[in-house]
Amino acid sequence: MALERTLSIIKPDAVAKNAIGAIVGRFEAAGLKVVAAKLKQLSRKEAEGFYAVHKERPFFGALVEFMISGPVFIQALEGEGAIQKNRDLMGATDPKKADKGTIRADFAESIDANAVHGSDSAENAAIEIAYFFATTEVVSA
Ligand code: RTP
Ligand code: MG
Repeated sequence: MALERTLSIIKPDAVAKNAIGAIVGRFEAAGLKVVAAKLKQLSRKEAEGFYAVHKERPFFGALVEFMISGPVFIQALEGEGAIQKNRDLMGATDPKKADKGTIRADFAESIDANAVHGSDSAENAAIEIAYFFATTEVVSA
């Protein structure tokens, strides 16, 4: 498996419940390394730009409102197969369908307030990391 980087966002619902540490702990326990991180209040423009691929979907407005409802914790994670590993740790988009023990099963309330975002491909991971971090802000040990 290749060494990869992926973008993770701990969404406003999970930040509001003081779950940043618990969720980062799961990434670290699974062998993913935090190589960039920041807490940020997204502007409407930033949230719309980030989720631009979904702009024609019926849930786009609600998704943007939710993503700007409070601060988010944004990280670049690095590790072997990091993109799929993060998606596996997150669980299904709808927490009701997420496997037991996944982040969404344990921390998410609904398909809208679903605790975390994770890049879904290598191409999107590169785009999403560059969307939030300058190259000098991503550090490999
Ligand atoms: P994410 O991008 O946030 O990591 O989530 P995902 O890949 O599992 O899901 P995606 O299809 O990319 O959708 C992005 C976010 O939009 C919200 N959503 N709502 N009401 C709905 O049917 C619906 N579908 C998606 C979710 O909050 C999802 O995380
Ligand atoms: Mg997605």
